[in-house]
Amino acid sequence: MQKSIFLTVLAGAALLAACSRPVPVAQDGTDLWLAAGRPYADVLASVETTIDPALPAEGYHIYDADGQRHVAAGSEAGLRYGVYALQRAEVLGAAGPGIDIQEQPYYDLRLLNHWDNLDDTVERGYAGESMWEWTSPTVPEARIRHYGELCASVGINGAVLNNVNSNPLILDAEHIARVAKIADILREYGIKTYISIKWTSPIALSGLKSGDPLNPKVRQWWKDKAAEIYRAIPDFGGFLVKANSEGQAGPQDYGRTHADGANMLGEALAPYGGIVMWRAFVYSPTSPDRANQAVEEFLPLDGKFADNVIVQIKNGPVDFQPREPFSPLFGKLKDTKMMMEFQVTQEYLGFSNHLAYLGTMWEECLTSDTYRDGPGTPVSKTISAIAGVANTGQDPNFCGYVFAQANWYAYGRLAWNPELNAETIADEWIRQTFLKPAGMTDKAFESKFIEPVRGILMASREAVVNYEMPVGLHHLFGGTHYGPAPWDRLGRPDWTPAYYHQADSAGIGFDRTRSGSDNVDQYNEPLASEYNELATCPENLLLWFHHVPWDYKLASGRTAWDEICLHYDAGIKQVEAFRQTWAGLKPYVAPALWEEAAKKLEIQQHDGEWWRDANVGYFQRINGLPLPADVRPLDTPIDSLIYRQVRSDRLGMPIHDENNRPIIDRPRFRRPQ
Ligand code: GCV
Repeated sequence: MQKSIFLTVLAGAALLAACSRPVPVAQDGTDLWLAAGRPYADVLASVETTIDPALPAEGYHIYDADGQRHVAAGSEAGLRYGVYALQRAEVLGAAGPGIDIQEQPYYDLRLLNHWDNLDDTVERGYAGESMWEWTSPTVPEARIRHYGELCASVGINGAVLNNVNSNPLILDAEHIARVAKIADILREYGIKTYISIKWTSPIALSGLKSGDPLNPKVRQWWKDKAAEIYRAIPDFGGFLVKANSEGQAGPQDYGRTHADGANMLGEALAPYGGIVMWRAFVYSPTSPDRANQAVEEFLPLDGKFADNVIVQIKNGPVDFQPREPFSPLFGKLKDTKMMMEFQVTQEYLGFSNHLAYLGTMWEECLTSDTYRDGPGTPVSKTISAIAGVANTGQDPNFCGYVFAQANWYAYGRLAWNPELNAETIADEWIRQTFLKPAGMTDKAFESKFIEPVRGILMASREAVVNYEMPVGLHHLFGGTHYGPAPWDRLGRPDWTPAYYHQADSAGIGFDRTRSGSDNVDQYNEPLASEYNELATCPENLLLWFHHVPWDYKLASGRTAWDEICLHYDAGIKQVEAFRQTWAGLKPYVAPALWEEAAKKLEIQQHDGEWWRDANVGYFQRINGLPLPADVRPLDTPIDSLIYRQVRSDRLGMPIHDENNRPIIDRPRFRRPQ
């Protein structure tokens, strides 16, 4: 009798435990951050909407009055933003009675740049082929609508559909008609359509002999082309242009300036209200420091660009590295409209394999003081528009995997309001993306899931900096920009890691001080002197600005060599910790989502070890120094890594073995004599 009572109590307790165990809600990551919360249509149906011309065009006001919830806005687009903002506020628990949220975007132009090619490949795309499906007879309407919703929900209002390394065929009749079809869909979500053009289009498409921007025939060609585009797309946004950069032709080939080229296109688009986004990612092989080249080219042109031309500048002076100082152009151009170019796709931060939340990186850039108009002139205030190189593709989840989506979201939120902080954005994204398991209290979800995931996101970019290129090292990449190649010194110097790290038996780092390339003087005071002096240069940019002896002592009292080794090791430890944390979160996440992220984190750890072994091992060969005592020994000897790279598939995605280790093979370069 007693035994049966005992068994009943035991069974009851087991049942209770099972019932109170959280049950993950099935989700596959394809809803992205619209997963939690009511559908847009429900939110819209639950509010009174008004267009109020007194409000800013894209602004909105959410408020309660007369027992009713209202969304008022300056336009249809503003209403859409308001409804999405209300949906977000509901998920964040900020939509209680008395709600009063009034917002308007900081920048008028908030674009995504798609580096999609007309053959459906995507340059630096890590989420499948082009989401526009250029080669298919039909446009993928359902996907484009989903994209439109996602963009609108964070306020993105423009899309450049094709790669800046443009194919002239984007301007033929067939492609203009196709772009028009896409534009018809995107318009419904408040998104304007733009395209990237190739400078030599008049030559390629119409057999003109020249691309000279001052040649009347060339000018007329572009005017006619603009007229043709606007007949098909009356609200077409304009052109994005990569000219005289990385082998692309441009006005300089005809002895003209960037301003001559941009203004010629500006004149063609002006009658229709179109704009030209002219990229400042230009560098000539003759200038001794690539980081100097954009200022050298563009500063003399300040004030010479037409009103509808905006210069689009990458966040850093080199190329989307895991850490760069802000581009000095932001502090130098005073009479030229400037636009930020961030890279959402993780070209240099582990593709869609590594967890690297970029909100922190962009916040660091946007809040950097340029001192252009005196103290308190952050980068965010020097620009009037913003673009992000998209990380989207045909993958059902658009971005490769769930954590890569956080960067699209963060980009959109910062484009709307560059004064938001990265942690707030990370927090919003987690709450909107991951569904709270059944049977879990809000409080438990908060402490057991949201906080640890936020912790991972916030530490993630610095972890990548640590295991890829700490203490200001940069561009140590090989091949597809996925793995390390510090040994690489063949070919054009400023495309090789050896040019950037300058390691020799005496020391390491690029001397950009007044006794070196004088890049520091492209910054305004007091930054110029701060960067110039070893004592005041921020240590996380030390080797960006200085060449230091291996035994140079940092603030910690350790030598540069020891600090480099410690950072590499710390990066691996950080990823190990992310893996451990994620392992503990398994009970709260839909199995497929959890598994995918767990696998990516394992890849990330193994890749990080490869980065550390390759870089530390290589530098050790140069300086002959031992590893500091508190750093773990390297796993793989440098002899098995040097001159090798990861095997990649047809689309450039790295291949890993069944244990999620990168397959490193085939010597790529002959060993220099
Ligand atoms: C679109 C880097 C990338 C290129 C890219 C270029 C650019 O060099 O590796 O893929 O080309 O930047 O931004 O134009």
